[in-house]
Amino acid sequence: MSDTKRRILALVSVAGLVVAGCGSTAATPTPAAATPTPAAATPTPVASTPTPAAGGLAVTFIPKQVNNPYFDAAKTGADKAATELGGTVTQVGPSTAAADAQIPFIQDATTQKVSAIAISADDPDAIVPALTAAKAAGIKIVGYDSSPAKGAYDVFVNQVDFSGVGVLLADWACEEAPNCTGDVAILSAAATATNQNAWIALMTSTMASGAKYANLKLVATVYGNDDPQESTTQAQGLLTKYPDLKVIVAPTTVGILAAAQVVKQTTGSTVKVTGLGFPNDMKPFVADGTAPVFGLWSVPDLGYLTYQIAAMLVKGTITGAPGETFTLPSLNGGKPYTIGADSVVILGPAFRFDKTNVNDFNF
Ligand code: RAM
Repeated sequence: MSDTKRRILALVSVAGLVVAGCGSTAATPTPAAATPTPAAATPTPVASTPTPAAGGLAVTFIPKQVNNPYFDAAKTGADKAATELGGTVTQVGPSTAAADAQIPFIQDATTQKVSAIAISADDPDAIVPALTAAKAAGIKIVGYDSSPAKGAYDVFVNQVDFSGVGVLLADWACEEAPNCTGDVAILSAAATATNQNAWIALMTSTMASGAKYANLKLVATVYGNDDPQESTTQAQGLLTKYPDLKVIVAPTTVGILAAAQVVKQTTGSTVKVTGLGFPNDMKPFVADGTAPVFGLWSVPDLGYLTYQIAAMLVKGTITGAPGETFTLPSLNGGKPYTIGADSVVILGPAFRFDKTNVNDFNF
């Protein structure tokens, strides 16, 4: 398909979305924008949707929500891969992590006939019909970060083995609670998030299984929806409702920052915070003892690996079948990755950050 035809398709489909989703006069597309004539290819805000060269690689990244810095960090890695491969990346998505909010973005990418969609699921099931339609249109589907339901993707790129994260969260809670004893609460992202729910399930089963954790009591799990304000309110609620709380575990970069800020601002609070966070967000809280230990992985590498896998699926170098292997010189120490059960590829182990190393990291 020619460049111009692709631009026109993009214009028509985005214009259609605007009409369907918005009644304001200002947003109504002018007939010129919707008319498929050469004039429509004139750059307009809509035409700024990246379009690949004819036959080129166009990957649309649909994060849980666009206003979460985590996904911008992942996109820097996707951008790097796209530059190496001569493809394009578009990142579009909802502004809240609601279960069905990603559906119109999947449908729009399908209409645009992109090569691949990379998606971090707000809800594993709500997006299945839209992903199935995209697959039927020949678009490759790569889940990353938070998995769509099995069968709805070609490959899911997991940042780290789920059970590994679950054990680490339990261990860090144990490390932060005095004598590994007392009340622990979880501040999560969205209640439907596949990744957080898997980590929480494995954290709680770890806590239930080992004598080491026998004196830790999980008193609550609350959801801040990866919204800074909602996460702040939820963290404040935990401090009020559980006066004996020892640790808040927040397996979300948004939640852990909000929880640390709330604890710090609460005079006299001895609650500790752990979970998954960006070193740059958490450095002050490691320094003042609010969050002595937490973890994460290289988020740009997650985006890079996701894009590379999308490209290999599009080219047909891999199909996503368990047992297939591939090598990317800059990841995994240059050693091959193997596609595992349920077509899952694991980026690598999580990092642990504490006062001995957090200042060595800059992301
Ligand atoms: C938030 C999101 C994301 C998760 C990280 C740790 O940014 O919920 O999905 O992987 O935290």
